[in-house]
Parts: sequence; structure tokens; C-alpha cells
Amino acid sequence: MKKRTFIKVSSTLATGVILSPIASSCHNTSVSSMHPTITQTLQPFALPSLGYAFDALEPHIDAQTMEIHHGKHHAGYVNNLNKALEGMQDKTSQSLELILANLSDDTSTVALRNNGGGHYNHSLFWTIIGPNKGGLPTGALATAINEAFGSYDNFQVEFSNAAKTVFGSGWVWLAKNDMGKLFISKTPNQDNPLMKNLVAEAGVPILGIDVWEHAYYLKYQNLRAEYIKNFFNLIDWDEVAKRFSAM
Ligand code: MN3
Repeated sequence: MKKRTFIKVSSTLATGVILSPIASSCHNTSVSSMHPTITQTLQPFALPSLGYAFDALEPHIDAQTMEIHHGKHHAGYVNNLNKALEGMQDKTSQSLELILANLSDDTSTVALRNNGGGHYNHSLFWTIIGPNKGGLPTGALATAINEAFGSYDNFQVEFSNAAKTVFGSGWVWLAKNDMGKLFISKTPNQDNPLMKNLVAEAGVPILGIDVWEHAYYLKYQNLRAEYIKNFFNLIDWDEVAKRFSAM
């Protein structure tokens, strides 16, 4: 094989790991069939590496919180997800996104819902924050935010207010519906907008904030609003824009 051909094939394969479309076992208009996968496509699922050091998000998120959050909480979701999938032969070749999209409100799939959501949500979360980030979205994403919320400032207020008012444990999302429109939503526990049978508004999340107490309590204690304010100093808008454009 010529060197140039090899490089082309390699880069296609590398991209495929992240952006491979989901097998077409669901109909084309479903959001779940249109967006890139976040986690690896082959099971069993594994804890992804962070991509930066535990202390890299200081002072906004402290190193101890990151170490426990990634190494204990997220690892726990991955382990329990794999356990929940044992014996579910029909799901062993499915992407996590497809599994989540097909969940129903059925008590027999509670472990799959909680741990599958937990793995997906945290895998997304680590990638849309990073050291020396923050700032403002640009390009098509900025335009879409302005269209949906009037202005970036309004978006920030609405997103922050949603995050402040999650009762108990949960997440707040910026997501894109299958009409291409952005929306903000709150979900309890480890649910997310991919779970189209379980949420009020379905879509593909492109940004999310974890407002479980384990995400901030060591540093912020009861001051969730401070954590939310500082979260904006960590958002990797280039990464969010990639997810926005990928569908
Ligand atoms: Mn968490």
C-alpha cells in the first residue's frame, strides 16, 4: 500500500471510532440514528480516559472531586452497565446511544437506564469541559444559540436557572432536536434527551452540566450556583460546536 493511501485509510478508521453512524436498525428520522456515538461502539464498555489531569480544571473544579467523580462514580456506572447487559443478547451489538433511545419506562431496565445514562452522560461531560476554555461559542453554533434563545446572554441565564432549579440529582442539557433546533432541558438522575420514550423533549445533547452533589460538593458545598457560574469558565465550545455540526 502506498504511504498516502495508508494515511487516508488510517484516518478514516480513526474517525470511524468516534463518528461511526449507528447501524440502521431504527428508522431514519430518529435522532438516535443521526448523531455520532460518544462511547466506544464495541461492548463491554470501558471507562474513557479524561484527556487532562485531575487538577487541570482547578480552581473551578478541584482535583479530588475529579478523581472521585471519574475514577469512582463514572467507573461504577461503566461496571454496572456491563453487568446489566449480561444476558441481554439482543443488545450486545448495539451502541449505547441506540440502547438509550429504545429504553421504555419498564422496571426491568432500570439498571440499564441509570448506568447506561451514567456512562453516556459522563463520557460527554468530560469532553465538553477542559482547562483554559470558556469564552463564547462562534460560527453556526453561535447563530443557532441566538436563534433559539435570543442571545448568548439569555442562553446563559436560562441554562443557569435550569441548573439551579434541578430538584435533587440530575442534569441540564443543551440539545438539538431532529428539526435542528436547540433547546434546554432538565432530566432527573442519569436520564438524558436521547431517551426519547422517557423525556418531555427528545434530542441529542451537545452540552450538559452534572448537578449531582458529587460533581461539586467537596469544593462548593451548598453553593450550587457558584459551581454553575464557574462551569462556564470550563466549557469547550469548539467541542460543543463539533457535536452540533455532526448531526
Ligand atoms: Mn456525575
